[in-house]
Amino acid sequence: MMIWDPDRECMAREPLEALQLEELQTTLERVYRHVPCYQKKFLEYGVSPSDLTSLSDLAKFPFTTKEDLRLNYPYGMFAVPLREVVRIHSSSGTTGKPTVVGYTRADLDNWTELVARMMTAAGVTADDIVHIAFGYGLFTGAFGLHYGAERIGASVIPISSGNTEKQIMIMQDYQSSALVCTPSYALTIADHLQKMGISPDSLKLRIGLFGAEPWSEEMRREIEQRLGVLATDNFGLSEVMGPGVGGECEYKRGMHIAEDHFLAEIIDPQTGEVLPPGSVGELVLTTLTKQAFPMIRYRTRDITRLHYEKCKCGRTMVRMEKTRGRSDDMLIVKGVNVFPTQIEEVLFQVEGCAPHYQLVLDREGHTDSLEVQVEVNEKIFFDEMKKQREFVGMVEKRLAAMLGLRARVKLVEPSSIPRHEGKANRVIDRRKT
Ligand code: ADP
Ligand code: K
Ligand code: ZN
Repeated sequence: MMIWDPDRECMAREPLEALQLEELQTTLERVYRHVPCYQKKFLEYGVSPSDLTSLSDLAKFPFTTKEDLRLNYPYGMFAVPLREVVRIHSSSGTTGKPTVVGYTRADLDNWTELVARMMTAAGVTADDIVHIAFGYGLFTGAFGLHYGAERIGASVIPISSGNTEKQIMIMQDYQSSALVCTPSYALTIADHLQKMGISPDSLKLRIGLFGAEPWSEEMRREIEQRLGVLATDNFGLSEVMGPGVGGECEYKRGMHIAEDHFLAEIIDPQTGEVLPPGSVGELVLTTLTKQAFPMIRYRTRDITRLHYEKCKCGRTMVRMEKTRGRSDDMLIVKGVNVFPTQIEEVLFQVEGCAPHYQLVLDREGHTDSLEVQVEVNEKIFFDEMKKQREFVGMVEKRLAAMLGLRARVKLVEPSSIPRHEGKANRVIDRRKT
């Protein structure tokens, strides 16, 4: 098993923290001097970069949110003049304008290194043929993985997203061995393979690197079985860099965060208070080396937990659990907190439920309702009413046990739920309109 940068990835805590402190002080100085928005916020909070003498002092500094990025659209938070910026990307904003991010040449070099690390941890080598089915464009996904794979020396196929049948033809003919895309698109590919009568054994695929959206362990198992790959999760966000912030090693025991470049905190999303190691809460990230677009205490809204024990692979970098949803897309139904991934987990445990589902939230009178629309495969016959009713009752019971909430289950015809080539949007909330 290869480690791309063992000197960094297997660093002991003490020298790592010393390195982080030094980098953090430099970053705070830089943003204070060059980014008016940070200077203003620091002054409001009554803090200055010299107040940071230990890593825990970071808690005194203000958070940065997507709102700050929007207010400074497009280039207001860049810490270098534009002539030093060699790449611009943008992120899918949840509402309104997208957020714009930039990279200097050194930033791109670090990004490439970190993706090379992450892909090596997932098992990619110079012998692999890497099929990148993320959409090329303003999103960071495709370009991030692209340059990292090239640095490893793998052969990169920049196929981009869409046209699944052509993707499959290329996979067969070019002998793609590593697939890069969203987990939901991986399942769309599996569906097409099945429809075309192609066995995954006839492909050369052996590794899948999936990210950009949350997915459950059940979904992982399904992808692994149906595509015949070892499926690893990787995490990133454009505000902080893009893919390569964290990624799983072959042990799949959480995503190793590149802590020599990013400082991770877990906070209580309600109070903003820093929580002790091992707590579940919102991930907050601070960039330690970025030049063009440094981020101080960026609120990711991603709910997760960090594990500091050393991993079997030998890497010491902290491991981030699969996200449990976002603090801002968490659904509140009849006062109960519901994460779509919990529902997915239940559906995957039920024989006969296809991996395609959709949640519809509505309000009847003053009462919230949650309907889970599930595509069922041919095994459940639509003409057998009694069998169907029993099936629905069983799924509803399991959902109630998982969520602590009654959800209505509706079976829908195979292929009736829209398929996604990028990030799946599985929630229809009719309560707001
Ligand atoms: P994109 O262009 O993919 O939407 P963004 O930077 O806008 O990229 O999105 C980043 C967000 O995507 C993260 O904050 C997180 O919520 C989600 N995300 C990315 N990777 C993963 C992953 N592996 N698991 C769960 N969520 C992820
Ligand atoms: K994403
Ligand atoms: Zn590991």
